[in-house]
Amino acid sequence: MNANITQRLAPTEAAIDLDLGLSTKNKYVASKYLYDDHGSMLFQQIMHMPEYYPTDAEFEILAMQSGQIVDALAFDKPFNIVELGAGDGIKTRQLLKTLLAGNKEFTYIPVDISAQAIDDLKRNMQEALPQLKIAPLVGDYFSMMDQIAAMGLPSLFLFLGSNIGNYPDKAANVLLMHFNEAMNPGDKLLIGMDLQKNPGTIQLAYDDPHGITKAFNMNLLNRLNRELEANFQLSQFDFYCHYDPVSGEVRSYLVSLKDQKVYSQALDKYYNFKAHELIWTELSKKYTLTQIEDMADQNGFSVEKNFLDCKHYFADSLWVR
Ligand code: AVJ
Repeated sequence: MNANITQRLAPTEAAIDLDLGLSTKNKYVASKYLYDDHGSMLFQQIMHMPEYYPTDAEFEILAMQSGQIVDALAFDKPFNIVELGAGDGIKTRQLLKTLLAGNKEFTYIPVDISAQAIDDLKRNMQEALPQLKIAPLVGDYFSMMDQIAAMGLPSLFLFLGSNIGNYPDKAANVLLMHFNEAMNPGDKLLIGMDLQKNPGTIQLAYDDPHGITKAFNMNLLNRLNRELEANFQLSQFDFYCHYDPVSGEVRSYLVSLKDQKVYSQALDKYYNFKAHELIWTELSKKYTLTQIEDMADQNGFSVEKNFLDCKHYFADSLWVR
């Protein structure tokens, strides 16, 4: 072999994906990249901040109204509870407890792309609820949903935590339409959606005074440095986020503090940044109850009931296919 030729490995899928967002006029990084190990730890801290109301609000709904949710299900034979994007399961546990107490016959099927997340969740759930029948699936939502639909039992799908709010309207409708196609008639979806409220309350939840959300976003630069073998300097970027009560959208950004260029060794390529240029990192959309109703209708569902916390900050909306 010729010793003068340096071998470059083919770029990874992540590197190609990230490069796409950094090579366009309005730069962006998809928000799923926020959740590496350190990012997931920071997100846990976000969920514990008093300013980040969605976790507490949805916990309250599931802790106080699980009985009504179970009544509204009205499945008359054994069924599945399928959780899309497993998380730590603390909120879901409230619902599962109520189902077990009512002697309902069901299997809990958490679905996640991360085998590690599923392992942790399974262990925690079995410890907290030893009677629970749990049958986790590792893989992408749609192939797993097809598998579940083929089982022929009624299913309640859980898509909690306002994860839908990360998707721009069009993409959210595409996702919900795919959910609908993968479900059987009579199957239900309990979907968590953050509601529009006093704009100051929302702004504070995403621009917290502790700087945890800032650290969560700045950590993306570490991720870029790893995935792209790049040399982003964290000190040369800042975090900015803004809630627009007209559109209901929180948009989060990294801001280049100067004209600079960053080199990716993985792609052997420079990215140029102007001073004040943005990298869009996340959308967190807030809805009205009318918008929730419309989204259900547009995608083949009807709303059976909305379960709201006492402050009306958050809705777990029960849809039927
Ligand atoms: C996990 C996507 C629901 O958008 O509220 C929290 C993530 N970002 N603070 C959200 C997040 C900044 C969160 N979701």
